Amino acid sequence: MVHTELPLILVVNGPNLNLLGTREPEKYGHETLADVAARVTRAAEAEGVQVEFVQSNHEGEIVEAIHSARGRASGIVLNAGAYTHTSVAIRDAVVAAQVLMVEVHITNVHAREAFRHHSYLSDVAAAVIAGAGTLGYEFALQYLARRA
Ligand code: CA2
Repeated sequence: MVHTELPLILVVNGPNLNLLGTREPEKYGHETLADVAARVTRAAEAEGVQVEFVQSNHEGEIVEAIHSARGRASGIVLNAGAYTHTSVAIRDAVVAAQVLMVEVHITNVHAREAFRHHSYLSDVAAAVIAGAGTLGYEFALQYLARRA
């Protein structure tokens, strides 16, 4: 029997998202990042893809995680947190990786402070999901799985 590997989707979370479910539940909800990972893993199984999760509070580690997707993953779900609004380095890593990326935000960044309205990532993203809560991660995974 021939075993072919399932396509891989990388889910990358940036700074402070390790605090999910522990503070500001009115903004970010009650689920922890581990809860989200468990739900996304079930969605991945249903879609016939594998999923790998990375969370880092350090810009360079996020850059390296994105590099690691090149030639290995068929998509990246990226919530770069506040680096979305500041990081040319993360944007350049996405372009260099040559992997389809979906930008996810738990909150509707456009309904928040003006400094959150600009993203260095949106114009290099295949799709952008903001304001759907943590369901956004599942939607992004489904989209990438169906394009894989
Ligand atoms: O809405 C999003 O997903 C954001 O990417 C979240 C970032 C914020 O800087 C972006 O503008 C929008 C902040 C992540 C902070 O995560 C926390 C989660 C729980 C408690 C405290 C912070």
